[in-house]
Amino acid sequence: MTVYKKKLIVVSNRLPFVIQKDDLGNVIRKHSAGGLVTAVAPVVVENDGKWVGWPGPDYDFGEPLPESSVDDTSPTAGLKSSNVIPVALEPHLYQSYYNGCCNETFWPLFHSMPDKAVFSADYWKAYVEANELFARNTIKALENACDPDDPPLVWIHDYHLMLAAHAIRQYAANRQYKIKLGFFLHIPFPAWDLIRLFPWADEILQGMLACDLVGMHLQDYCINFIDCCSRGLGTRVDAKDMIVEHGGRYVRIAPLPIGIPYDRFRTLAVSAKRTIPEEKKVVLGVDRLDYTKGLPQRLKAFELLLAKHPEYIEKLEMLQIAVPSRTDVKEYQDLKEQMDQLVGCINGRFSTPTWSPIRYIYGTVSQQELAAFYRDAAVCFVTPLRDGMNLVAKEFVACQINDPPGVLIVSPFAGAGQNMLEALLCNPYELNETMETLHRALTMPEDERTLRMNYLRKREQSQDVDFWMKSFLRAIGRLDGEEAPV
Ligand code: ADQ
Repeated sequence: MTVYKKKLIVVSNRLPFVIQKDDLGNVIRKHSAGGLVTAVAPVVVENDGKWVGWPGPDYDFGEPLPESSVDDTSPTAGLKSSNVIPVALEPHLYQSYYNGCCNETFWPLFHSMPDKAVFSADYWKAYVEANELFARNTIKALENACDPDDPPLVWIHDYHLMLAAHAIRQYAANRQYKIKLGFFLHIPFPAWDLIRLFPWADEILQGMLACDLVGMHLQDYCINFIDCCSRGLGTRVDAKDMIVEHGGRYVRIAPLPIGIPYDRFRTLAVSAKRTIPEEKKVVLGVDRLDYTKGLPQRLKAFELLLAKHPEYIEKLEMLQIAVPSRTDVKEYQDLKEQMDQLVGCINGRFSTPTWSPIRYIYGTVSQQELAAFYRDAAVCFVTPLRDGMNLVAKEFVACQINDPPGVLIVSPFAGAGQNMLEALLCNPYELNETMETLHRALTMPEDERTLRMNYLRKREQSQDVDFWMKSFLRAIGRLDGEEAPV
């Protein structure tokens, strides 16, 4: 584990756990299993750092936060409640800030789907207000943590909080606190032509530039951001060294692609019980049910495969696991309906008395089950129309312990498609190409599968989530024993 001795304050939309009530009415922590929590929480625990975030709708402000239990094995075990700063957001504010500005505006816009984006002054007002609240709570966390010789690092996450750094820097300057501010964007940063559609784009750019380091998954996203700063704000930029000058400070922009807890997934794959029978060939899809993930296109490509290659009838199955997501937003409700219809149509068209082509699970599965599906699938079919990185592609690779292994297909419009070079690439906008790539994956010789998978596994193992965390700390000059490169 990274041994990080400086003060660390993580700020994210959600806390690393959700506060809920159990059947007896006791307040409990329900843990989130995401890569961010797995990587960052143990470091926060170890260095007695703090986490600022929204605790979920069930938490009554004023009541004490629960401590972790003795038998807690989650990454947040040992995170003291005194080190957790819950941010109170009234339901109507949360609705306009989170469902509104974050999910109806920034999510589609940043995924290059401006037709789906809603531009609303009310949403924006709520976003500003919510960011202000996160900033104020972060300042609370900073009190007593500001040693002028060893300034704490405030690490802000994602598109929910693009303004927070600006407010935190102002507060800190007023109180003469010295701090380091880092930001990581988990989704793509789009081109200037898209960003300029957002009426308050300048404020977003300035908000992010209040940081010392802005990290993104890909060089392409960094280049877009730097271009936006230059064209939108007229700031001086050094595109080669990826530095933006702003307010008399130099802000470093860095591609820092996220990794996964590789060893955790590999270990799960070793112990997980088989759920796909050995004789079955399965094409696997695992996603949040989101219109950026290209799910209808994926089903249609599978349908085309069955139509063009009847040899797969009764021999192949597609298992699509889709986690319900943002169910309050209309676009997501429409997608759910579209998926239900498509699955019904394709199954109706091709099913035989003993076989159905698509098994569709609309729900969450445990990581143990997920690891078994990843391990035993013949192909993992990752076809987003746009995706910051895509962790599913990496988790699949970590679980490929069978000999011979399966095949990974990735869209080039996912960050993973740009650095998982030995995967098969296919453009999900073109149905025939997607179908042909799937056919190629299913008929790939064993030695080619092994060769490609060995390279993929090596890279994901060495560039895992801990590597990502260290790279971020190194880039901001906060990795113990190392100096900042800038
Ligand atoms: P997401 O859009 O949520 O993340 P992704 O990177 O694929 O997308 O991560 C999804 C996570 O959810 C994976 O860890 C996966 O195991 C889990 N998951 C998916 N379906 C599941 C199911 N049915 N049951 C249980 N777990 C399931 C955002 C960006 C991405 C970026 C990540 C990290 O949109 O582009 O890769 O952040 O930066």
